[in-house]
Amino acid sequence: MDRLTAERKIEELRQQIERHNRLYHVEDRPEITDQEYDQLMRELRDLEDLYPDLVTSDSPTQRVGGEPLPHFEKVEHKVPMLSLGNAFDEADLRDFDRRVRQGVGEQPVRYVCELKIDGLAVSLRYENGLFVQGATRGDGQTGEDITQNLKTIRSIPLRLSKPVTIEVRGEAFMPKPAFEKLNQEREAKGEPLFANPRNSAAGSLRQLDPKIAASRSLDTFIYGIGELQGESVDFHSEGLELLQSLGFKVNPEWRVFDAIDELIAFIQSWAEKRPALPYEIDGMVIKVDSFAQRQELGFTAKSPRWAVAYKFPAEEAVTVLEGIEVSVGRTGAVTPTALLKPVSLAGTTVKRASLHNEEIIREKGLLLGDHVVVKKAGDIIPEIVAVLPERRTGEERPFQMPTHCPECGSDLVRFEDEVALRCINPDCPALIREGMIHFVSRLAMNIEGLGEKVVAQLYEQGLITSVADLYYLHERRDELLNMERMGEKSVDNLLEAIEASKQNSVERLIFGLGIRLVGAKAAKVLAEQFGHLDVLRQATREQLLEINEIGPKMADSILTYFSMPQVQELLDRLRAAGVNFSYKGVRVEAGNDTPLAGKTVVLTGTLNTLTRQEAEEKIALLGGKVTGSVSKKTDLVIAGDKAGSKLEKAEKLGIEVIDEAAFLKLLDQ
Ligand code: 3B8
Repeated sequence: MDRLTAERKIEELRQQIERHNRLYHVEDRPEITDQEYDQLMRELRDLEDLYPDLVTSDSPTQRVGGEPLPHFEKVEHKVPMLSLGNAFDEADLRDFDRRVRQGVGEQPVRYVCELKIDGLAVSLRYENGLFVQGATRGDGQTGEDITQNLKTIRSIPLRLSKPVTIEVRGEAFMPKPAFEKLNQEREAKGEPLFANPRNSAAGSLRQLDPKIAASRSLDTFIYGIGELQGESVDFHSEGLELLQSLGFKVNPEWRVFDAIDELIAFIQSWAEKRPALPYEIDGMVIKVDSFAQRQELGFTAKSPRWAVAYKFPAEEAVTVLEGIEVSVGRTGAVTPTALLKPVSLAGTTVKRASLHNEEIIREKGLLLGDHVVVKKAGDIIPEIVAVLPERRTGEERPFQMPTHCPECGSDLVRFEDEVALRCINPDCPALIREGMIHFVSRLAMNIEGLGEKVVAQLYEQGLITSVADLYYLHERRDELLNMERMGEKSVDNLLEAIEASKQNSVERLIFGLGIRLVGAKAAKVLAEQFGHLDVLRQATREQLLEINEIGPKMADSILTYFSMPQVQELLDRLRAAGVNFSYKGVRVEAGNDTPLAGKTVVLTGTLNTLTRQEAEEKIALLGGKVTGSVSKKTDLVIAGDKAGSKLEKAEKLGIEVIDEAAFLKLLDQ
């Protein structure tokens, strides 16, 4: 084929492919099969291979391109990306309507009402119809360039139907079925689960390697125009139609209203229909339709006065309590877990709910077979919030907590002023197994590929009886290979991850040992103060109590722990295997010229780019101290998404508040 013919054929293929892409991913009415689509892609790829100089950035072959980035570049938003004020009930909505009508001199107002997609706000820039840049909202002024990741989303057009220069805003999200599938896969691999579709979408788009985003079935709905050159629109409703005609995926459920009453009824109807949607919504957005009126209304410091977000109350579902499972944790505490008839709730299928302890079962009068109301509180495991006795049939039976440990059979005991029953047999297989699971977990030694199931399996096969055995597993490679689901590659990866964990800074080891009352935060403090496990191991009660964060109970627990001969033996074996015993971070005495030196910091809300643990670590590295509640002593509040009462309190007390983006900037210093 000569070059000119190839060039024409390439252009024709690209148009065909983008059209089918749109039909499939935007309009949901495919005309060809996946095989036919793949065939077109193959033809295009072959031609582009022959004429590499004809490859352009908007070619469908370029959706998943590129190497992992070293970091994300910053993007200044020409038009700030603001967030919305909230309304929680009908009264808030009526207030909003009143303020709007007052603001426009009592003129009639039309509203557009849209579903509020629970994803990640993104901005997409097109120049002469070509997608050139995609960014996160960030702090509204500056976001991060995530073009590579956004390109992998099939509902984002690489080329628009008209060569306009436009910047649009929308929500990137993970549909509920894709989210469920992803978590199932992660569970099978022993990887931490995402709490909800929103976190998994954010987590996917935050990856520096675009291959990860490409594997994650993300989708978009576009709901607004930031900047538009050449054309003009006078109404938001017109804007939504323009967006659709340009090739964007616009959520079809928006409607125009002349009166607030009908709008409220519309919102109520969606509160009921919400669970049936294949994607998560956390509310509805109400916007003034006329841009002239929007201009009159203007903005507050953070949000437009012409729009508001109505937030639905946390989703609840009714299901049946089919059983109660009793398990023993690493501290010996016996916890009952509700086994539920699977029910769909806020994007996941719920099968279990935490019951915390038997008190709750009695308090709520729970019977096996009861209908119960479950609710999610931001966690993976939901809670039972109520029992529905009116739905009893007489078949329900009471539940009896066991009197003996379900794993080792020894008598369970209840300590004074404790609610939980405990197994106190130090040789109980549950305690040993759970202790090892804790040791390898993410906040402790963080050994990748060593999930709960593998630890349990290694323990059952007798390959490990204490955590020190992990570091001698390489001597038993053949036995590992004989285990189920353990191939050559996974064994090598596992041994490598175990080897790598030897280099961890010692706070991970201290936390991983599972000393009673010593959490990740206390472990960090101990590591900072003592610098080395051998120093900590010999610390006196007085030395421990000198530390602010260590109270008498924790000090005694630490002393008891290190006085046990089997602990001394364990530590000696870990050391002999080459496990690091020293603290690799910045010691507290190290100086007071760090940005947060001596400051008391409170973290609230959800952070998108760091786990809470990571954020706490970073704050400590900057010399700051993290506390749980806001008071006059607080110097700084870091507010993530959905920050609630702590943020309010900080504002009331006039304490400095920074958002996640500003925090990240601080870390960069
Ligand atoms: C102005 C308008 C923020 C938003 C907006 O589905 C503004 O419109 C915004 F400052 O965040 N999550 C939507 C959604 C979000 C926003 C919006 N419209 N449909 C959403």
